[in-house]
Amino acid sequence: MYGGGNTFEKIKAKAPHEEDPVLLAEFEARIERGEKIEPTDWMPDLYRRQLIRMIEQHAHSEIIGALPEGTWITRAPGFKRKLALMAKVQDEVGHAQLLYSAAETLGKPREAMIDDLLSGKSKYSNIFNYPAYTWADSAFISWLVDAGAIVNQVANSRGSYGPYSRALERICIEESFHLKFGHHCVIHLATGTPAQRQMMQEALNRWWAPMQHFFGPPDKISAHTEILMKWKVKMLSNDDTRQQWLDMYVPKIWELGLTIPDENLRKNEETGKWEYTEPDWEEFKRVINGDGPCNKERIAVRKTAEARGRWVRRAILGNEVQYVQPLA
Ligand code: FAQ
Repeated sequence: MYGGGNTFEKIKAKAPHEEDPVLLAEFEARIERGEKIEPTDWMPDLYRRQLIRMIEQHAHSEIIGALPEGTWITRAPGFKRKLALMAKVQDEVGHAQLLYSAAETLGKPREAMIDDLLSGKSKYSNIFNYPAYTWADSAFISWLVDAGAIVNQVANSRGSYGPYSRALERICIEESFHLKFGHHCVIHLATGTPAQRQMMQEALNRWWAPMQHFFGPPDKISAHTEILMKWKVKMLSNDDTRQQWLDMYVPKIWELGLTIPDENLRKNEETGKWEYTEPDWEEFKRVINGDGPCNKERIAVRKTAEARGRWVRRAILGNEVQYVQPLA
């Protein structure tokens, strides 16, 4: 691990401060030229803190994101779908490992990240706090949530921080398979019996608003977009990512004859932008701050997994195991 605990203690202890203007100008010039910033390069404290926040939240989202679909592995219709879903869920957990490693290069130890997830200090994607009641919910996640993740991650794989952008390239390749699997499952349901079609429509109704939240709050109230875009960590704003997803997937949903539960949704041909009903941003705030339908259940599952895996970490690392989380 690069950096290690001491580096993180220093970052935590330091208040944000004025950076050396010469170093800052050189750093920004490198970013402007499209160069990658690597872990041993000089970087402003705020760049480091923002990257840790974002990559860590992303890693947590992958690991928690495995849970709603994970509950469908044993119930997926047919052996082949069980195998495919199991492989997909394993991939998501693998993505978390890649992302935790990328965040560790900035100096925050993995144990501290897991601790912050389990204590509720660190956020993860809103969408995984909703229940997957039916097989159609699982299909929605594999197709449309993965599609949203791909739009975000393909853009950010061209970003400025080397370890993150390289991890994203690899992740996007795997996510493309997930998307194909999800699309296949959705087509099957949408063109199946009336009951299957109804099940798919109900899943779309349930997931539409959380999916609009997934891309983050509107640009005009987004706290971090400006600085992240200036330093090329975020390559698309929240609104632009949402628009790109709507552009790519609304026509495909309509092609299947499904009804999108927003009667105001339409593309304004003059502006080229989609117009839609704003989802309830108060609900979004509640969910990302711990008060969604499944937040408690998701964290409880992770706490149990951490406690049950402790003996493995102890067997491998001996007395170096720093992180001990009691069972809830
Ligand atoms: N959920 O100022 P902004 C996946 C928070 S991976 C929860 O706009 P920013 C794979 C934000 O953290 C999905 N919180 O923030 C998969 C901030 O709070 P803070 C995850 C959210 O960073 C598929 C506050 O609101 N992807 O799905 C969300 O500029 C299927 C203000 O927001 C990533 O993490 C949200 N949706 O933009 C797995 C990609 N949106 O920290 C299994 C990397 C915002 O100040 C199955 N991350 N917040 O307390 C990003 O691109 C960005 O962080 C955004 C948010 C776009 C998510």
